[in-house]
Amino acid sequence: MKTLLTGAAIALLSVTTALAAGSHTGGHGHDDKAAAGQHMAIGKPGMAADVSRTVEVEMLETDDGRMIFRPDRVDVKRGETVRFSLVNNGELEHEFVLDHMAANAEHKAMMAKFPEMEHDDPNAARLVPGATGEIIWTFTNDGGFEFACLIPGHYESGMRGDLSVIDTLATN
Ligand SMILES: [Cu+2]
Repeated sequence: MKTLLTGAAIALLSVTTALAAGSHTGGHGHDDKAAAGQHMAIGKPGMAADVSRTVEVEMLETDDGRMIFRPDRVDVKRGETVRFSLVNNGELEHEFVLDHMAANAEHKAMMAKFPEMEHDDPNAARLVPGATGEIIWTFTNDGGFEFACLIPGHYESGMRGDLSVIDTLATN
């Protein structure tokens, strides 16, 4: 008995998509300067001599399992140089990273991939339990920014705060 193998016709579906269908209009420009740690949208490292105000920020865990900054909202004026006096009153290590939200989100994704990564950025401080630290920062642009702990899981547990820079010339 013979088995006949007949050639099967193979239909190749070529899916053509309308690639020319249009791109985003009014796309956002990238803030390439942020990586440098200077000329960031949020401002630049400040000098102690220029400090006009000290803001104390506490890091801690709560009994109901959240991780927080206290206060979780800070308002500053454009042009102001602020000393952030940080204290970790929690039982875990925490960090304070000052940036715009997109940069913090990117940084957080990076830390999720490389949890051991250490950084020595002027806009960030990492504190072991009981430790204190400070960041002196000059806010050169008005807008909505953020301070956040980007250690994996902490942001999701509530460890972020709003930092609003107000242009006093525009509001007065
Ligand atoms: Cu934390």
